[in-house]
Amino acid sequence: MLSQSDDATTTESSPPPESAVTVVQPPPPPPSSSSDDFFSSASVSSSSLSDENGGTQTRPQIPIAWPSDGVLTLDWVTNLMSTFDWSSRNLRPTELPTVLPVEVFDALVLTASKILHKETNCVRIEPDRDDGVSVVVVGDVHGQLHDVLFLLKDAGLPSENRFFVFNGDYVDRGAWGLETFVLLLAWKVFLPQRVFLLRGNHESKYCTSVYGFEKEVLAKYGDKRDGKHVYRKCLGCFEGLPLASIIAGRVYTAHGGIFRNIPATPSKRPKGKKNRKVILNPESVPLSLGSMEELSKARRSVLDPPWEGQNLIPGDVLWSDPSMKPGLSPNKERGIGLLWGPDCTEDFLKKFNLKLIIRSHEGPDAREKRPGLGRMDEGYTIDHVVESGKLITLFSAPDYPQFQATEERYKNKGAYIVLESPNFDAPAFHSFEAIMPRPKVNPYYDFEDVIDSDEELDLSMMVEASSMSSPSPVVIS
Ligand SMILES: [Mn+2]
Repeated sequence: MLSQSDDATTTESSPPPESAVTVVQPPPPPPSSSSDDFFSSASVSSSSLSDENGGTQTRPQIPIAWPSDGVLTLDWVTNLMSTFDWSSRNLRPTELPTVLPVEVFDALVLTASKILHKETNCVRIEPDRDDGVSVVVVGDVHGQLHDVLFLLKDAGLPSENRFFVFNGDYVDRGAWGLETFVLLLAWKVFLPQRVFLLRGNHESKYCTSVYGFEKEVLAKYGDKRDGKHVYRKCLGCFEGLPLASIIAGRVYTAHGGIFRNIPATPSKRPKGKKNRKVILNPESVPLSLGSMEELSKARRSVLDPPWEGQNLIPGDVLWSDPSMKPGLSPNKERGIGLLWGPDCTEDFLKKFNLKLIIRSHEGPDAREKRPGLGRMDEGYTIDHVVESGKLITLFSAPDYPQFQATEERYKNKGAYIVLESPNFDAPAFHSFEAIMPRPKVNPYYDFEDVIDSDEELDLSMMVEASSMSSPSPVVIS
């Protein structure tokens, strides 16, 4: 297993730096040092991934087996990717258990969950500042497996010198949320110090019960024991996902964005009423920015981040949106989280000595209804440019959403960001088109009835999410 300390320093010849435009250079010829073996075998394996003409053709060996020593290898992970590519094109969704048996899923999720639950709420990523070290940041992917496979090939696979930070929203809307999430977990297990998976608002019980992921899992593993078990294990894993990252001390990333200060609870309590909860009316307290200490202390292992009470930071980090209007205010459109203006971006960057905020959470559908903010045609927007730096929205699901009621589609590109050593604070944007045609598959939610993003979050539904049996017309990007 690779360790954090030995990267880059032993590299004899680093790969050429990638240009800041969307041109991607072929991998360098196979060099000979140990860390470069990693690169060359990665490039060989990735060549067997889907091509433009419809993906991997040869039948892989199935079912996938958990390694006898329990240690994942690069071959195992790249094989998982090409096998999912193949099965998504050649098998029915109900046949997924013949590819990924429940026992293998269990072993992977258990291993990943253990790693994830140990991570701090805001993971500090400190890449070596040597030449050739980069951090790839990825926005929402929403179950669009083939686009994720393309992104990994286009950006280059995770490696000693190539970190990845995923900003959440792995599942829902798209038809391959389970395969997408599982393969990202495999990368996490293989390279725990190089691949970071943050939580999105869709990694929750509420969202997955409305936007397709729960039904997807039950369709693939059956609505009896196995399907329910797989879905429950995924929810448990979602609870472990960290909320945010800070890259090289300069870049803050999170799915939604920034978060509020939680005023201290009054320490005096009436005698004899120890268990009485002190309820603060959020309306009565002016909103202000929270501190990193508060972020680190938030209780993130909740199935659904609460929108009231004391534990509001997870909901803020996962659900908030920027605005062009100054100030910090409740996000009334969403019913949870905050709206924050350019002044708050400046305060946040300055307070924590940062240069960039990279958040995700808003696709082309959401942006259609946000006058003053950019459209998502290229997969990213620069929302605030302030004295201390910038706020960027990054969205990595091209041609989103996968299922739409009308012929007229957004035809948006997806994008990822590359941050290069030594400072990691100058974002290079890489936009890419969707992999087409997608395999034909039925959606797992009632997309025709679903209203577009930014509708008010139905809080009563969030409470009842567990008992829901049919999708309901509420949509949050
Ligand atoms: Mn989102």
